[in-house]
Amino acid sequence: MLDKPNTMSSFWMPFTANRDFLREPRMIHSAEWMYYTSSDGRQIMDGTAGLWCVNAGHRDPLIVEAVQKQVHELDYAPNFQFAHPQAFELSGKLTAMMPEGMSHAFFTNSGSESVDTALKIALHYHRMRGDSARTRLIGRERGYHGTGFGGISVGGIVKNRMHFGTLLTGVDHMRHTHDLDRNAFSRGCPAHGAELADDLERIVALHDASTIAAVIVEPMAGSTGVLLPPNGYLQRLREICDHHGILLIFDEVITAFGRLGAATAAEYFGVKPDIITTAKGLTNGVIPMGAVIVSDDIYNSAMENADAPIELFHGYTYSANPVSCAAALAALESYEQNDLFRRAALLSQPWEDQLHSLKGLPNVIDIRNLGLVGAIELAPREGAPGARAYEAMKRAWDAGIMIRVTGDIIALSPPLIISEPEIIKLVQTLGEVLAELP
Ligand code: PXG
Repeated sequence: MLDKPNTMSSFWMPFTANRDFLREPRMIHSAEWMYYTSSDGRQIMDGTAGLWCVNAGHRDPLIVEAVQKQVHELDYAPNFQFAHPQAFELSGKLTAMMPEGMSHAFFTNSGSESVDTALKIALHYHRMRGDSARTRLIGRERGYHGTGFGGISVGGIVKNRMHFGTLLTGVDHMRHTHDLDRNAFSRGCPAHGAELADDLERIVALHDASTIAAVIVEPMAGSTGVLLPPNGYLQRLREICDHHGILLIFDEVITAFGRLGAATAAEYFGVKPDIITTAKGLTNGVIPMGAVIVSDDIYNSAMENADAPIELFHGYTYSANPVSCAAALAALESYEQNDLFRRAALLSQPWEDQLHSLKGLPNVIDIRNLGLVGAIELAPREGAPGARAYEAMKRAWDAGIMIRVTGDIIALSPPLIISEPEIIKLVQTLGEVLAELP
């Protein structure tokens, strides 16, 4: 079948240069721990944990066996007006990992659904409290919150928005925090830019706080090229939200479950939002699942103020699907047993040192790192933005490493099980690719 690439066009691939891919497919056959095996039998190191989700590495037996066992026992059960014990067990374990006072989880099937759910819960919260003029949702330029209409509306990536009509109304955006002039080659969070949080005050001055329901940000913007929060930025955002009665949503689809060396970015930065969205690492990527964790105030308010027996008219057929729950319970167990969040924290220093050794290679205009996340920003080719990094991705695949690119930024986020020698191998291989890249 691979000999006839035109027969493969029945699969319209997501976020992919489909026509180019069909000419030169990169096919994956199997995976184990840190490595994929390509269809042509090569070992490819996973430098991205799939799409930021395989935190415990591939085919962790704990998760594989839990899924197998569950599917034999209870394959599906509805959670509308019925339930099964795994959903309660998981919500207990999950919320125990969240900041104090955030002890309620609503289950979804993806990050995009988690974002839509969080935005809806925010609107619902104000309405239930009789503050129903608070309907505006504030996102940020260069934010990525998935691909639902809610997510692309509060998101700030022009290509994800421009083709899809008028989106949600009543949405505004703060400025992004990416500032190479002041912060290039920072190690960890950049020193400059906390004052950009004050952009929320500008929006408040324009619309009045009484019309604003919530602000949503990625504590660390992953998808748009690893944009790190300036020191003090998130704290300031929290203060401004508190001052104006605006809910703060952290989209932790990437950062939850150890990516920064803590269970959540909220814990890592010591800033508590009102709502946290998760997905990806919740099941180690094995089965689609997301969760929205809300403050006790939000949950209690819904329970106390509901205007009907059903407190929230929202949910999905597969909310807390038993097999997803089993995968998530096993993934959380694996993270704990192997102390993976602490491992990520301990590895973050050698990771930083290795990444910054690439400074000085041709076209490298910035290197960024936090936890086990890294980014290398390349100068764009004249008149062809994105082309240089795209070529790097293809060459890296040929050289035996999987990297992700967005625009001219290379993003790295290996499984948290990576060893120091593997970090060296990953970065060295990337260095060789960059050294040769026109
Ligand atoms: N929020 C954030 C912060 C994300 O990073 C989503 C929501 C949407 O999740 P779903 O499960 O609906 O895809 C994401 C997803 C990349 C990349 O290359 C990032 C994501 C997805 C695919 C690729 O950086 N993030």
